[in-house]
Amino acid sequence: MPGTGILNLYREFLPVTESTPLITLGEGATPLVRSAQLSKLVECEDLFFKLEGSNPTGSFKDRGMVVAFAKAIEEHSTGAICASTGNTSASAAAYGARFNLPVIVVVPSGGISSSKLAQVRAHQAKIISVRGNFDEALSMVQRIAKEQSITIVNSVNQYRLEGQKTGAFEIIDQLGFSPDYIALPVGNAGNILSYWMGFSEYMHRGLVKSLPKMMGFQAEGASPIVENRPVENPVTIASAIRIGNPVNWEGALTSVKESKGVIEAVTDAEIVDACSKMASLEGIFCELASAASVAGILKLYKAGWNFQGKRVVCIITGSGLKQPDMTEHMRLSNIVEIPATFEALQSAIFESRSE
Ligand code: AN7
Repeated sequence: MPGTGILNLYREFLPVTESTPLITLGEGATPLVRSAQLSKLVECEDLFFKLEGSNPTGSFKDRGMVVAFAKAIEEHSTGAICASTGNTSASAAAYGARFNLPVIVVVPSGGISSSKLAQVRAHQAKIISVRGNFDEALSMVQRIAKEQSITIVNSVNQYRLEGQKTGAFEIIDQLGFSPDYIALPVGNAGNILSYWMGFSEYMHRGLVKSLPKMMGFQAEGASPIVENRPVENPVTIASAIRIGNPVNWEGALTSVKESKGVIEAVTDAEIVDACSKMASLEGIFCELASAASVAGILKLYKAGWNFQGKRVVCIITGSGLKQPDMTEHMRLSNIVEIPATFEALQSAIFESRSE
C-alpha cells in the first residue's frame, strides 16, 4: 500500500522493535523512470533514474531520517541535531515538526541553497549558521551530541543508513532484478554505503541473484576519496556535496571495493552540463549534486567504457526545485516579454519559432 512509508513496507529489514513507532511522512515508493535519450547517448541497454526528489522533503534523506526519528522517539530522546549542506537539515526539520522533537540545524554560512534554508525555517527548527565549512560544522555537532546527549541525525547515526538502504530494495522490487551499475553522487558518503548494504542484504536473503557495481561520483573540488586525502577547503558549485572529509569514507571505499565499482570525480562544468541534459532531454529537473551521477556516466562513456547490454540506474538524489538559484548556470531558454496584446503574442510566437 503506497504512502504507508518505508518503516511499514520494509519493517522486517529495519531495526524495528515492538516499541518502535511506525511513523511516516510518506517517504519511499519513488519513481524509477526509464531514460528517453541519454541511454542512446551512452549506448546503454537501459538507463533508469530513481527520482528521490519525490520524497516528502524533496530528497533521499527522508528514507534515513524517518528511521532515525522513529528510533529517537523510541529511545525518549529530547531533541535532534545535525550539520548539513541543506537536505539533511530540511528533512530533519520536517520530521521534527511532525513528530514533536525539537531540531537544531548547523549549516555552513552561505553554503546552503535558499530553498533548503526556507524549508528549515518554515518547519521552525533552530538554525545556526557557522562561518566555516560543513566539515567544521559536523565535527562541532558530533561533540555537542556526545556531551549533551542530543540525538545526532547525520549519517554517523546508523539508523540513517538503515533507512536509506530501502532505496536499493525498491530498485530490485521495481525492476525484478539487480541492475549492472548504480551511479550516485558522493558527499558525506552515507548513501553509497546504504545502497550497498541494501543490495547485499537482498542478495543474502536470496531475493536477488546478482549485485550491481557501485559507481560513486564526487565533485572535483571536493573529492577527498578520489584524491585519498581530506580536502580542507572543498569547492564546487554543487553545494550539497561540498564536503572535504566524509564520515563514511571507509564505508564508501568498502562498497566500491566489494562491488568492484569505481569512485571518480566530475568537474563542475560536467555537472552543469549533465543537469542541463537531464532537464532538456529527459524532462527531469534535478539538483546539481544529483546530476553528478549522470555526469559520471557520461564521463566514463567518453573515456571508453562500454555500456552495451548493461543496465544502469542513476540515483537522482534531490529535486531541482532545491536549487533554484543555481539554474542560472544551466542552459536556459529565453524569456520574451511582450505588451498584453494579441498581436504581440502572435508575433512573439512567430518570431521565436523562426529563430
Ligand atoms: C542532493 O544534506 O550531506 O554521500 O547535509 O543533498 O550520503 O552524503 C547532503 C548530501 C547527494 C550526498 N545528493 O550524499 C546534507 C548532505 C544530494 C545531497 C548527497 C547529498 P551522501
